[in-house]
Parts: sequence; structure tokens; C-alpha cells
Amino acid sequence: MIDRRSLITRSAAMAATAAFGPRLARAADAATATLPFGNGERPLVRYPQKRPLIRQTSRPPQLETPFEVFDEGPITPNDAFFVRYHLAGIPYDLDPDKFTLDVSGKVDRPLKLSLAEIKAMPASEIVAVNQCSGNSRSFFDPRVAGGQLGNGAMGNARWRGVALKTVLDRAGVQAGARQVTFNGMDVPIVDRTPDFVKALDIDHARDGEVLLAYAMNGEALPLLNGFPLRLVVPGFYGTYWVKHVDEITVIDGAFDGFWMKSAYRIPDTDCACVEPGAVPKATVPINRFDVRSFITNLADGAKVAAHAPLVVRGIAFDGGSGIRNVDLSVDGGTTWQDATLGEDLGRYSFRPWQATLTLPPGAHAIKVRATTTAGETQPAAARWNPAGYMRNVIETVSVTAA
Ligand SMILES: Nc1nc2c(c(=O)[nH]1)N[C@H]1C(S)=C(S)[C@@H](COP(=O)(O)O)O[C@H]1N2
Ligand SMILES: [Mo]
Repeated sequence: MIDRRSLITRSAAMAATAAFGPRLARAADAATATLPFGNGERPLVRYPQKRPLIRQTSRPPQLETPFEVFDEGPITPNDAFFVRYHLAGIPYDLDPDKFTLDVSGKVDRPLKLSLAEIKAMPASEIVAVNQCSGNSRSFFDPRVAGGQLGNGAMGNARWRGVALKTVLDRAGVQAGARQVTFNGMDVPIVDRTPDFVKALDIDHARDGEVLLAYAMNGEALPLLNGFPLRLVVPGFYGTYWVKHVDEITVIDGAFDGFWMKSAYRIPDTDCACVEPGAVPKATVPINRFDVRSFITNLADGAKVAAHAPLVVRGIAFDGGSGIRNVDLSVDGGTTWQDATLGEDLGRYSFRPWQATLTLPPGAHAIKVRATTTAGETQPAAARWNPAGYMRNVIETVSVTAA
């Protein structure tokens, strides 16, 4: 998805960094990526601890992962992991030695835990996909407002931290507790922006899988992915994965802050969809991922060899049932051929898959479809909702064999 010319411009900029230092390099850094939709050109920009990523917005930073990264393997490298913020006041200077996590509300023993105390608690690890609700929003037709994301607002990492349950148990949740709220250290820079606070139901918060993570792929969290501590909610959309989390409050009602009550809501219908352009009658908070699959080694428009084995590979994932199978079709979805699933890193992880096709000369549309162990699969036609969430249509990559 990065065109050749941008790659060249980028290498020139990187060479300039090496030779002249960042100041000159910044001037030379005109690299762009072109996402496959109208007005899809975006600058490739380098932030601290990150390789060049596709910049969607700068204040607050929203950085998308270039899609070819997903072909590097099922784990997304930290320096390529996407970044999404709602608030521009990011805690750039936070001192991990002074960091504390407050746990209060309907608990017997309010806690104030240092990072060292958190790291001294029993650790757990889980491989899980973090995906923004609006991943792939730019492909909605009719188009919808919001960050015009391609398919790169997702990533898969091995998270390490303490189970939220362990911390809540230490605080002693009181009878009548209904939800737990999470607030991070980032702050709005204009008064009218509400602070970013999210809530989970008490049983979900205590399921043992939700983590307070301090490490990602064996390293401290990158600053822009929530250093020093973030919530990891396996199978749930990224909006719940509160970064720089330092305030946890147990409450006896349903939290009604802006980011739960007004934002991040989906139509209350089986498909979380409505007729294109329609306004949903009722909505509920967005929650678990639907199932998706992608081809990662062939870009749209690729030229491939005819009558020769063509390796097609990619990833599939869902909200936690796990992937049962992945199929490919080259006849518009009439017949499907099984792909071989790769390494199983757990039911919340990207599942790699691979297949070999042999194509006659001509134009071909390769479709990929995943099915979960619960029998859920992807729709042939895209669903629509006004916020541009949960896209999971069967993806198609067009290639020419010669
Ligand atoms: N503190 C804080 N946490 C946050 C957000 C935010 O704006 N502030 N955005 C959420 C959203 S919508 C997403 S998709 C994920 C993105 O995680 P990442 O930036 O590590 O990729 O962070 C979530 N956690
Ligand atoms: Mo998001």
C-alpha cells in the first residue's frame, strides 16, 4: 500500500536523518502512503518509539499501521503498533517511579499501588488483538464521519500484567457493585471535550482475563500505547483498552459518562447494522469483535504468475471463540477452498493461515472468509451503521495472472 515513490522518498529522509540529524530530516520527510479510497493520501510520520506510520490526525495523534506489517507474522511489532487517542493532552513526561494506580469506590480497602507493587503481584500473559471500533471505516458506503481509517487500526501483541481480578480482590469489592470505571492520565486540551473514561460490568472486570498490562511483546509498553499501564480487554474493541490507566473506580450503577452513553454505541440489532443512511432506533455500547480475515501477502492489483503455485497467506481473528477455518474463493464465492491454519497463539490472537492457488491467465478476485468455532462467519455484503464500526465484510483482493 506504500507506493514505490514514497518508499524512495522515505529512505531519502532516513538517510538524511543519519547524515544530518533530525532537523534536516524533518524537512525532507515527505513520505506518504496512499490508502485505497478517495482522498486516501496520508503522510508517513515517525513518532517516538515508532517506525514511520500513517498519520491520520496529529492532535490528538492517530497513527495507522501500514498494512504490509501484518505479513511480517502474527505478532505486531511494538514500533509498528497503531496509536489512537481522543485527547491531545498526552502524559509525555510521566515519571514511572511516581506513577500510582488508585482503586476506590465500592471497595473495602481503597488502594494506591506503585508500579513496583503492581509488578510484584502474580503476572499473567495473553496474546490478544487490539482493534479500533472504526478500523476500516473509510470503506463504508455511504461514507461516514470519523477517522478515515484503512485496515491498519489493529494489532496483535503478547500482553503481560496483573489480572484486574487480582487487584479488585485485593481492594475487596463490596456487595452491590455493578460496574468498574477506568480513567487514564491523558486530558482534554479544550473544555468541551469530556475526559476519556470507560466502564466494564463487574463480572467482566473480574473474569480473570482482563489485564492491567505493563509489558507488550516482552518490553515496557511504548509511551503511545499506554505506558506505564493499560487495560487489556481480550476480544473487546480497543475503546475499552484504557491507556495510562491510573484511576479505577467500582460503582453501584451503570456509568453514564460521554464515552459510554453517547459515543461508541452500535445499533441494538442482531447485525449491529441498519439500512445505509438510517438512524438506529436503539443503541448499546460496542463490545466484542466480529470475525474478520485478511490476505496479507498480496496487495490489490498484484501481478502474479499464471499456472504456477501461488502462495496466499494472511490472518484471521474474532472476539474470542477462536478460528475454526479460513476459506478462499476465486469464483465470486460460489465454491470455497480450505486454507491451512498456522500457529495457535490463543483464541484472542491473530491466527495465521496459508493456502496455495493455481490461477489461469487473466484477472481474478480472491476472496477470504473465516469461520469461528461458534459458527460465526463473515457477510458477503458489507453491513452499515452510522459510526462506521465493526466492518467485517468478506475481503477481496484483485490480482492479474500472466
Ligand atoms: N487513555 C486513553 N486510552 C485509550 C484511548 C484514549 O483516547 N485515551 N483510546 C482508546 C481507543 S478508541 C483505542 S482504539 C485504543 C487504541 O490503542 P493503541 O493506541 O494502543 O493502539 O486505545 C484506547 N484507550
Ligand atoms: Mo478506537
